[in-house]
Amino acid sequence: MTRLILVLGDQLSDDLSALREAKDGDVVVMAEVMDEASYVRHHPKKIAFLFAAMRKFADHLRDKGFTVAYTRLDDPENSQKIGGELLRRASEHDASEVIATEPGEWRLIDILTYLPITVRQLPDDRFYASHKDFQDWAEGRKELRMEWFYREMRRRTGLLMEGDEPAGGQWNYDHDNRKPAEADLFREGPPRFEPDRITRDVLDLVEQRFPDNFGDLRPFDYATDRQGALKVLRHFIDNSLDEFGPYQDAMLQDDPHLHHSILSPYINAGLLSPREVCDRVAKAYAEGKVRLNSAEGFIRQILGWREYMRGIYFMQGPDYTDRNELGHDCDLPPLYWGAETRMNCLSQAVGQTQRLAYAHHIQRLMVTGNFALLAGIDPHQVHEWYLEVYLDAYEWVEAPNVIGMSQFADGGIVGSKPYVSSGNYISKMSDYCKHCAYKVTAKTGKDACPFNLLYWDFLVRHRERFQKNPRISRIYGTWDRMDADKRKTIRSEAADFLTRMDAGETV
Ligand code: FAD
Ligand code: DLZ
Ligand code: SF4
Repeated sequence: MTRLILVLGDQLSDDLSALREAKDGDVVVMAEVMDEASYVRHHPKKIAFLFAAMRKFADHLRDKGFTVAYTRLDDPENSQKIGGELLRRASEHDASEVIATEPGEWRLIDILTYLPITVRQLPDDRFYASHKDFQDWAEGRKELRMEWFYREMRRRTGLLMEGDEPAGGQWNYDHDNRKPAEADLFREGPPRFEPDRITRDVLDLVEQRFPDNFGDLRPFDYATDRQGALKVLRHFIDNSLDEFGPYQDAMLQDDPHLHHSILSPYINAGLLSPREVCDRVAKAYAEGKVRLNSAEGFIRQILGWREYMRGIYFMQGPDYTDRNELGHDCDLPPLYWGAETRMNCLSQAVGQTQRLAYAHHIQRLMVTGNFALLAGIDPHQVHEWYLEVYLDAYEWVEAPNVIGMSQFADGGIVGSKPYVSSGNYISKMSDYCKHCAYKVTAKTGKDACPFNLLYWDFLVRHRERFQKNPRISRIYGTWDRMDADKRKTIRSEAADFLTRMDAGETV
């Protein structure tokens, strides 16, 4: 009896558990469907990237001898649903069973679970840690801190280990990794890829079918197959990895990439495996090509943060994206959709996101995320924005980063304190403030940097919760020692700013 093997858009890996199960006579099902392309209004580059990568992966599977039933978005028979396509292909091929690799989102897991055909969902073992591994680690712990999980993963994989000890004697070299960057015309960005015929067809399709989604479709120069993704990886290791560590928190307005790898779209879609990426970075360190603080800092992002975020998402369950522990309920302001703003840091981070569907971690955390948290924006709206605008965004990784790390909406499961800062942090780590209409040194008055006003306003609004937190309780001493008039001015100027923003004024 024929069986169907489902391969989703972010499962483009030869080593996928469902593909490993395939035998002669089975049919691989892949489908471009409106349900997936519109559950949020994805950035057009994200849709184009995935559709082009899916078409090329289907060709690659055919070259390897698989039979592939591929549905294009504009096929007249397309039911525009993953479930619908499985049922259609099942009746076409007289199949009675589907083999799938567990999707990275509760929504799709549910769809597969309740389909009127047997669907076997195999574990997604492209990750280092299984659900059980994470549960075993979390069992009995009062706090689920990433750092402890990461150390366990280092021990388990032997990555950057010397016997039982971490390479160099320390687990973490972040104290060497907080340098601001200078403009450097010789710093190479990631490789760019001229769209080939398949990609050009997809670009035309996306242009026609998603004309109103936020973001620039063209120019499009991302890789869309494994060969291209491997080239990006090699280029990163040869050119950027060594300086990744020191400058990983820096932001420059004329350099969106700095020393970052831009590998997340490829890893998340399955074109690269996290194991091969970490192995190659560890090898570059072992061969003396890159410094330890860079290799360790990079491996921590993948072996630590990436795995940990997935563990949290699946452990917390489907309601995680509705959490709102701080009770924030303001609407996301139009500046997140490219409306004019006088705040240069936001204008730069959002503008870059609109052009590239990319922003690096500190821009996401300390500019767009920080502002949304300080301004009291509804975390669900913030979550949907991040899921829409980035090329690498899938709920399993986006939600814990946004709901947990960035918005503290889970009440402190991911972060032990909220990631908030005044303008001072942005000024220290970037050149944005030099080009801003506001003055980062002004704490009050019409030129005062809004982050300075909102920072105190946020802390005071949530005093009851945070003054008990040993990691930030000291800050309340500074507030209490401030002149009473100044405190009053900060609060009323913050309220005025939020009212003007809510009324749609350019702020
Ligand atoms: P690099 O800086 O070169 O880092 C190397 C790799 O480490 C990345 O490719 C990625 O695979 C991994 N990584 C780094 N940080 C994290 C992290 N916090 N969680 C998971 N993996 C990490 N990452 C996503 O892949 N998808 C998302 O939707 C996403 N949303 C985010 C939302 C917010 C609010 C924040 C603060 C972070 C988010 N991240 C997300 C994490 C991180 O910002 C991106 O992985 C990173 O910017 C991707 O760019 P890069 O490949 O150049 O990363
Ligand atoms: C993100 C996405 C998009 C835009 N389109 C498709 C699609 O048409 N077909 C498909 O199989 N997958 C797509 N995806 C990826 C899925 O949404 C992804 O598998 C789930 O969100 C789980 O991570
Ligand atoms: Fe952003 Fe304030 Fe700096 Fe302007 S002054 S760029 S608003 S941090």
